[in-house]
Amino acid sequence: MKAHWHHGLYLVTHRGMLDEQKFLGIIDEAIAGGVAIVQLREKLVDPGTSYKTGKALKEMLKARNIPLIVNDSIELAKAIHADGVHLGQSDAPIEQARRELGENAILGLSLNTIDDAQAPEAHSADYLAASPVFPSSTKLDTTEPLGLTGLRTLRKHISQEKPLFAIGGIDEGNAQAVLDAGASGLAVISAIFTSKTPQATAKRLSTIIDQYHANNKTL
Ligand code: TZP
Ligand code: MG
Repeated sequence: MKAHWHHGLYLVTHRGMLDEQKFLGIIDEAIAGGVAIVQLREKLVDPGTSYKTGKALKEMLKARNIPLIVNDSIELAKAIHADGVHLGQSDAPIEQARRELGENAILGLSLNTIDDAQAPEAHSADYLAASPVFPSSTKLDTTEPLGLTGLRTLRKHISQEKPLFAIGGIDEGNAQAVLDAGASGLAVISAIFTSKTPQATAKRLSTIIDQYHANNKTL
């Protein structure tokens, strides 16, 4: 059975030099391995290509019953009928996304500091992302990594029911520790996109998450 996205493996995309077919192929494999939710994050791609790829991705995910979240752009999320949007601290406010995308949209917010967790925005978001937990080789312009200690503190400032994903440098080696520190799910780019076997990697990561929740009876 597939894990609910709240406490599952969250794949953030990084297209890089990949053509669309290869790009979608990796995502498809990762879903077969257990990815529960996907975020289209295409920082360097032109809007026309993002739209085209976004439409194709949405179609693929719809057939597999996996929600699609768009990074940053409420407009693109609307245009490709995505399921929600992920916003950072300096992006549009959550309230605006709610107004434009509706009650059922899945709205995510990145938290970079403990203060971010206490802001009203954090209450209105459907899920939160502790960002970054470790240094990331994919996103270089991050704020200071929270580390496991920061993640643990952050969790204490967030209601227990609120899904909290950890992002930044998450891999099979640190996944268990990150869950123990309070993340309910794990968000990854390079663990999947640099894997030679995305399906097997996704399977191992999602099994670590499932086991964690089964053992801690958090589901
Ligand atoms: N936000 C904070 S770190 C990060 C994003 C998008 C990149 C995560 O990539 P990786 O390769 O899993 O560290
Ligand atoms: Mg952003």
